Amino acid sequence: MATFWMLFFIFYFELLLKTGHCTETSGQVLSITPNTQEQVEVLRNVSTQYQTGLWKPASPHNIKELTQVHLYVPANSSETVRNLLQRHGITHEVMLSNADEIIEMQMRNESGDPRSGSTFYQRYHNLEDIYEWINRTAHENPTTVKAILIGSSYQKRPLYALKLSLNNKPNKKAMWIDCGIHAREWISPAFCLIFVQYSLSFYKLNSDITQILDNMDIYVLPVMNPDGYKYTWTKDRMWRKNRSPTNGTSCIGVDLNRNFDANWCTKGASPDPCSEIYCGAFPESEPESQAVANFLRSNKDIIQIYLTIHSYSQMLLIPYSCTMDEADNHSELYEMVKQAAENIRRYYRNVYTYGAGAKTIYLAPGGSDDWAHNLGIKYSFTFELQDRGRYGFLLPPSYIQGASNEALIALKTIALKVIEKTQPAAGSPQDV
Ligand code: DDK
Ligand code: ZN
Repeated sequence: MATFWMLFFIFYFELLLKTGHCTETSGQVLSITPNTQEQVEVLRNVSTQYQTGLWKPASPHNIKELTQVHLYVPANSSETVRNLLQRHGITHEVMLSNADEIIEMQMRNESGDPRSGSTFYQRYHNLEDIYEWINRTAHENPTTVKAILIGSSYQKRPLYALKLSLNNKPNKKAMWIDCGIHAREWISPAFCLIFVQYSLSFYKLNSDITQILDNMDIYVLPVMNPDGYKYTWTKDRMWRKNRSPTNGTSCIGVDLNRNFDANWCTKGASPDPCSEIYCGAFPESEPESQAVANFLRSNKDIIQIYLTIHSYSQMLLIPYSCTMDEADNHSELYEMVKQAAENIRRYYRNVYTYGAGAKTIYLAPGGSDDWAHNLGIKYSFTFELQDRGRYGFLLPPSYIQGASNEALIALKTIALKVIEKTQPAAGSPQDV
């Protein structure tokens, strides 16, 4: 018995050492709120000059007084950063103390522990598995699903969109959904997979999805930025941009959500290739954004709804993000996201904020939603899924289903509203 206790204490002492505050053994995510302009400057410096990863906002320029900053600090910079914050009287909270452990866990569960009980859709999947899933889904549903090659990435990976067409009604309109513009937002591709699976399984069982699919085809691009996504699984979990190089610098990647032709590269984007919000050399300079833009241009007469899925912060956004101006149909769009947020709150007791991008988060020119809106796809939306910062980009797999359910009900609310407005004959029961 004595040996047992001795072993216990040795073990416990080691544990204490590992979790002790002197030397961090894991990267952490800190929540920091600057109170003064000076503190804002210090934070901007910390996030650019030290080995840290800025989670929120996307770029140091958007750091402002009295607004939370979420910063990933790797173990080896922990002491330096803490000292710096302390010297400037900046207080912080530890949001996630074991970030590295979570990263490791989320990558490990890939092929699935058969004893873990969670199914395919409750896990994150690497790029190869997603390609395999796309193939399998198209093959197993030959009459209702088609894989359409819309282009390829900088590293020549194919960009497949799945076309869901559940009945043969002629002249159907369509909705477009893309996921995974930003590499580290893993919940986004996970949602696209769940959405396709849900549509195929619940057509004719759930009245909302049945009504939607009876009246429109749905195009789903599960991973718009495959090169970046691959990179988050192999090299850097926090990568955001694509992986295309720029001449004259070793900095890699363009922010695909700043690369579209909507007030391109104005305030809220950066011409610096090293920035997380680098706009690229010119609008649609990137093969990924060009592929999506080309597809939408060729199909703009049938596509009524554009939806792009991001994370995190729980927001339902409408144009514009590229200017403070309101969209021509602002009140119509606003009413839709308001209802969608209300439904999320009613069914899942979770809070989503909503409104025009520029006013709700920050100016973000060159985005796909604003561009699609200007192209004539008037019902254009960006969803920012869970969470609000607790896990941020490292949302655990056990949250995938819940986060997707929320996005699904918002999507249904909007799609049904659009059908009711634009295809009244097919609409609600009272019209029949
Ligand atoms: O691209 C961003 O910074 C966020 C998603 Se992470 C969205 C900004 C608003 C929508 C811009 N089209
Ligand atoms: Zn994003």
